[in-house]
Amino acid sequence: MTRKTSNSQAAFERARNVLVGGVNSPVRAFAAVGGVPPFIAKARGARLSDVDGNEYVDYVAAYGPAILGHAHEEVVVAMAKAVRLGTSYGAPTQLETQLAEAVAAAVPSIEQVRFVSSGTEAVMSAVRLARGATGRSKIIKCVGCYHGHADSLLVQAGSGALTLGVPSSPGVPAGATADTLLAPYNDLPAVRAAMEEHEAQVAAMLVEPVAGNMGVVPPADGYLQGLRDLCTRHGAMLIFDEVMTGFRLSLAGAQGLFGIRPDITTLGKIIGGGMPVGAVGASREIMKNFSPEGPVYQAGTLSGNPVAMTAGLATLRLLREDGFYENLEKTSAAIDAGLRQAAAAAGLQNRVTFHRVGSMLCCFFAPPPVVDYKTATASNKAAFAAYFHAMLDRGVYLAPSQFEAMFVSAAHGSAEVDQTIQAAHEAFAAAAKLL
Ligand code: KE4
Repeated sequence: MTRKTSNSQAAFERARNVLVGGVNSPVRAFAAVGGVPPFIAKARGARLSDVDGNEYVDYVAAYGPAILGHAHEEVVVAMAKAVRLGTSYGAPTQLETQLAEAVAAAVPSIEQVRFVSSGTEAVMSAVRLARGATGRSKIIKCVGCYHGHADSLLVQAGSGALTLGVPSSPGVPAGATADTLLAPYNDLPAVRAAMEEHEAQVAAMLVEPVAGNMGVVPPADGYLQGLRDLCTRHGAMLIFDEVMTGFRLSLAGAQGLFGIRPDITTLGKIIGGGMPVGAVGASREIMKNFSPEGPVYQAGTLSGNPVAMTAGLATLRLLREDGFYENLEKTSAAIDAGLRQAAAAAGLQNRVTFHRVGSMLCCFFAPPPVVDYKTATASNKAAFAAYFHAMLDRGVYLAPSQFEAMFVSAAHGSAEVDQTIQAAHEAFAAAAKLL
């Protein structure tokens, strides 16, 4: 299959002259899989088109936000109207109140919200809130989980940091991570030991309730409840980083799916409908520590941006429609089943591991079980790269890294599912040569 790439190649060369690596977020540069990243010209529904006119079924979904599909008419119309009223005021608007009310109505553990402009900002602010509210300094995070690129959290991080082999980045001074403790994902005894060793110093346990940044790794049975119990026992806060899973796995995110109540939740991606929005949410009791009511400083020029709030409100309205998540579940299950059959047809059934939670799924090129960073990073990256390019050449756009998730949208229909599965039969055959 030859796909025209000359325009993306020219665009990439020009971009690299003025943008580091030609991108504004490292994972987009295709370093993990090689080749030239398609430069996207437009997107609608479940499909992207690049500057060479190639069309793709999209499973990156902007790394999560595009749960409705791209350029949903109701979101576009609402944003177009909002833009004409001004793009940013630096003053309060009722739109922020309305979106905060929608978030609080959907997520029982959230009574109040602070909007920010990215997931990184949300998690950075949530960690400061937990430290300020408890008067403690240590944070426990899991190896392979990614919580944005704030200094104190770029320690054994996932996603692009893992993809590029810099899970702990240069430029982060030892002092910035001195209070960051690490535990393997799904390892309760390790968290228990850290809390007992640093008794009364642990401000919070920060966790992705479903890990989506080392590929998709679900929580083991009892893991999240175990973290909840340990935090309660040791007076630490449980922070669920739901930047990816929030409004993705259910209206109440992973906490709704698993029935666990964190103390603090971070959100992002979907709540902005693809516009730059992040959020911290918790009880009023905890949130009152944030400025201007409390002493924990937190601020942002574009926080609560009216156009972004409008996109978020339009998106959440559509997510609340009857049957939204049930339909997404049906499509996601069909894709997962088809991919498993395609892998089995290539003789890979015991050499790859499929994980799916709702509309987040992935295929590890490693035998089961994959339960944490160690088992995820045992994946055969060359085989993944062969699979990735075989899918791309057949018009199926996956994230260019073994350590990301596939995201299904409401716009994926039977045509997209059929195209994906057909491409996968040939793509797994290509990968099988390397396994
Ligand atoms: P941002 O600062 O990129 O908006 O959000 C950081 C973040 C925080 N927490 C979780 C659970 C996240 O998944 C993320 C960001 N996710 C990655 C995708 N794996 C962003 C993609 C990228 O870095 O380009």
